[in-house]
Amino acid sequence: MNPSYTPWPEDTATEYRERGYWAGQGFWELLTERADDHGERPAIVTDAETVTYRALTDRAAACAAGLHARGLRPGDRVVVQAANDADYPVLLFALFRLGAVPVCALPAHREAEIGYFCSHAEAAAYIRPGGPDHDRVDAAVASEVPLRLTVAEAVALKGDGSALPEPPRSDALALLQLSGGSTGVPKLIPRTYDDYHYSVRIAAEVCELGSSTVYLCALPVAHNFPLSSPGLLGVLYAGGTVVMAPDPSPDTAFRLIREHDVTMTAVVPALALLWLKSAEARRVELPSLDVLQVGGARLGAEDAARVAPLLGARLQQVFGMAEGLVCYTRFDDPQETVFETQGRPASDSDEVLVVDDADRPVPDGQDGHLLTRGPYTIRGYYRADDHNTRAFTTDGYYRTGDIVRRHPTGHLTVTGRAKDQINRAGEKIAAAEIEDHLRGHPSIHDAALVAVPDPALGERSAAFCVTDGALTAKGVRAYLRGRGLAAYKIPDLVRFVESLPRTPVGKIDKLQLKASLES
Ligand code: OOB
Repeated sequence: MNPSYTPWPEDTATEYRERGYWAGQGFWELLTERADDHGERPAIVTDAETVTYRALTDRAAACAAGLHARGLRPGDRVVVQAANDADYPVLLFALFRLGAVPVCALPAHREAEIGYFCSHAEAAAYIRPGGPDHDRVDAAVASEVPLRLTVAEAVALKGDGSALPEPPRSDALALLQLSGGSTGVPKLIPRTYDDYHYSVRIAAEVCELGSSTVYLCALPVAHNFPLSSPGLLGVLYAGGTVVMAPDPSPDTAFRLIREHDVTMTAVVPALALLWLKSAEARRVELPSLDVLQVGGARLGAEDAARVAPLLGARLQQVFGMAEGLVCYTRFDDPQETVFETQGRPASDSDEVLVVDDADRPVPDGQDGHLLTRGPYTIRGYYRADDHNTRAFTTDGYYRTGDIVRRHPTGHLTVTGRAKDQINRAGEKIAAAEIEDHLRGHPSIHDAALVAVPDPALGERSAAFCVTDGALTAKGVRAYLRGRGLAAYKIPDLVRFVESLPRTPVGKIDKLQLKASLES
């Protein structure tokens, strides 16, 4: 047993292996196989360079040897923060080669998040972009993280390849993804090679990827959606090409789509709306673009219907979570299904339950809590025993916190959320995390963070604060920034109130707070 993650029950694991879901392959072997088959094909394209499968493999191997020479060992956790460029896959595959475990931080994270990841995962290294913002983060974790490098320094390392240990076994921990969370501290999601590799393979199959697929990576690549659904890893599995977008603006994205004949890309709804607006204004032609995946937050049916006419691409809705389950609409689904649902599970082996508050199944067509388990859904968060008893049922189902309605075809429509989270343009904010920070202010006695509907972002955040002093909204925001929180977590609105309304059982009445903003 590998103690670094909650294992699947023995008989379930055996079944997953026997059925071939868990193929026994790691990502390093996957990449070298592709390099042997078609080493000269382009794997990664950026504005600066084209990296072939062979070059990617060679660079990653050299980097792995270099990191090993600097003391990094299999199983070591490495907090990685990187921009969307060719260095990210080099570093990722170097860590896979070595068997070190990347913690998939996002570029927006700052001292508060990175400090927590480093300490909770007892990270052996922090690898991050250059520049003053990340220099500051680096300085903040200096005393507890032995090895700290910029991405450029890390990928330039060289070492003695023959000193490298064997690549890790497929039942080892591949990476730690981040949970959107609903609690005071973010949770880390332990994904194994076996399970992540399966999620990538099944995604590539559902999305009909092939060696002619050219995928634009517009979202931050470390996120589960552009990394594995099917994303970077799925496209490399299929032998295609990944074009890295330095930013997701319509200008950059449309230029890259045209320059590189991109066939597929993935965006969150807020970005989709921006692209649609720009396409409409400029009558842009993107003849190569075949598929636009939209996921990470709910896409309205009316907006869904605008994708094909304005971008000339087929829409695929994607409803997934870094914990595992990913649902996709299929290319042969009726139009109404593509517009009105968020897809159905990628694999027939995904088990889905829709239940009421007492965990009793509800009939199709009725709203309920989504619970799920399967060959690529975790059985527990990393080092979070106490929380795991609440986040998982006793028979191993993950409580997603999403409210869904299931259709007879198995498609799900996401109708709401039971978890206390704000989904701001696809970026998840755990209310409790921000409330804890707010309560840390000497003049803030109580605080509540709620989601407010927003036409562009889907939702934005509003903080209600009970204070004794002469605080201003600007002051509260500056205080939170000073705590080293990622910018997307800083409340969009700050309101001061005498007291927070309570429900009959004494919980903060967030519905009433939301309503107070509408009036
Ligand atoms: C993706 O992953 P996470 O871990 O950032 O967030 C998961 C949560 C879901 O539980 C759900 O609340 C929300 O994000 N969500 C959606 C959605 N896709 C995700 N809510 C409504 N409609 C959708 N289409 O966001 C993620 C991971 C893999 C693929 C795609 C998205």
